[in-house]
Amino acid sequence: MNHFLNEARALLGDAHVLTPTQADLSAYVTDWRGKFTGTPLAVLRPADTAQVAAAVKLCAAHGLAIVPQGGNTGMCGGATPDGSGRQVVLSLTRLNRVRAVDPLNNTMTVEAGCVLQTLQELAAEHDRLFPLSLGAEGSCQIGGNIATNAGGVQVLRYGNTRDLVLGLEVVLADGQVLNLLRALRKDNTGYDLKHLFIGAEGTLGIITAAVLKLFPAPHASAVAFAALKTPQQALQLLGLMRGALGDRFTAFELMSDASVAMVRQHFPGTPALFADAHPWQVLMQATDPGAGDGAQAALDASFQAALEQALEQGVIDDVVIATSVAQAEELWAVRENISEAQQHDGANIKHDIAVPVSSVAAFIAEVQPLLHAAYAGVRPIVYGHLGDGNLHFNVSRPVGWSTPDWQAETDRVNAIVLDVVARYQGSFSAEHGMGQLKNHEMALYKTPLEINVMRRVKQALDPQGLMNPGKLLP
Ligand code: FAD
Ligand code: 2HG
Ligand code: ZN
Repeated sequence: MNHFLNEARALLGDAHVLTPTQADLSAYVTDWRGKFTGTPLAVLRPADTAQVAAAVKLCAAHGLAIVPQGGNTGMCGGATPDGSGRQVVLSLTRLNRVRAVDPLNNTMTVEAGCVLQTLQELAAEHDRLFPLSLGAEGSCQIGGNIATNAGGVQVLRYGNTRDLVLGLEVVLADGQVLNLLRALRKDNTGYDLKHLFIGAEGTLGIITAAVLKLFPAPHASAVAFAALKTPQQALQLLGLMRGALGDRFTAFELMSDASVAMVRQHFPGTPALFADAHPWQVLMQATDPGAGDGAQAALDASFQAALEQALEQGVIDDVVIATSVAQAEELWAVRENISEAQQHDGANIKHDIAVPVSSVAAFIAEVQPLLHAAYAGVRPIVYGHLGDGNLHFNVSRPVGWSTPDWQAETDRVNAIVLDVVARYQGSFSAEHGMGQLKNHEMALYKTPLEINVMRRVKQALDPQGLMNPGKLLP
């Protein structure tokens, strides 16, 4: 292995080849949830596409597997190496250049290591919106977002990451650079290869750059938090708000009272929004690109009229409408902090599921009693992107249980939740991907033929099996 390390150092410079004996690798070897830890042979930190390509060729020549890593915020251990000491973590962090911004074409061409939030800010500087938005946006990277086809809180209006990518640059498993960096809205010239790499979690190639779509910047915005009795009422509210606001309606997030309570427990500054307790709450947002007071007033008027109608019809019991940007941020923080709050509470058994939007209420009504019957005192923390039919049905340990005892129940809890998902023809991983956490579920919930076709794609693009092995496929 000394050969490999010496060649890697010659290629990337000593400072960018980190080994466990010489450097603190803790930031690279454990996932955000602390569920997986590995021991890599080395962490490589190439500076550009040419260095990524050369590093991949070098790994292939030595038969070493590569684990691509972006911001390391993934939920399924996809960016964590195994314990063999023979895998190489390839960090994309230094590929953080903006190659072009074309406001007229509404595109930007950026490298994989750009942090999502910096891209949102870049778009805003050009009076544009890059709509991908999620709680980890201050540290996740666009390459990781594309590799996981991340969802987030604006999918209702703008789609998943897949819908925001026009072109890609990918280093293939043999080190060749596949240039698909076209900034075109129309291009029917054969198989659309970029989509193979989007959501592939680094198992087919390494994304080094992308052409991303931009949208008109929202100049007017309205945010509200509503209290209601049931998820069914939340669905009614969704229909009502969409009917009133159309495409201006951009986010609709559901959360149970227990989810909000957990945030208030672990983030003590969180405001109490309602005088009374309400079993379910919803955060919503509408935006409009129109500038000036007129656009804001018109948006406010439609937003408030729709909420008043919801109150009159008994769809919602109470509502807080943000009156300032600061208050809107405060309302968003309640929602965005749920994941971290639950992390502080101890390990939970996560289910990132999707069912048809119209079935979400029935799904919750079916699963909750099954869990309570199986585990007295169990604490389901249910929240998520209701507008997309995507729930985070994360089950915290029953009162009085230890974390290890609860983790030992994972397969049984998964079966309770995911068998119901399957009956609704739903997804057992809506936005977080498979990584090394969910890949064995594929064998349970996908047909052998679907898995077989995936394997054929994998074999065609990575015949040596060196691209993130042990991830995604069962
Ligand atoms: P990493 O974790 O580094 O990697 C993720 C996967 O992509 C791994 O398999 C890795 O090998 C691969 N990969 C990374 N970079 C590349 C590359 N350049 N080329 C090829 N493969 C690559 N996710 C959502 O979908 N919606 C949410 O709302 C959401 N909210 C979150 C909130 C919090 C607080 C946290 C911690 C996470 C959240 N996530 C969410 C999960 C996570 O942020 C996303 O999956 C994100 O897209 C991962 O980006 P990353 O750069 O951290 O990727
Ligand atoms: C969110 O929507 C993220 O907050 C994280 O997707 C969900 O922690 C989770 O399960
Ligand atoms: Zn989510």
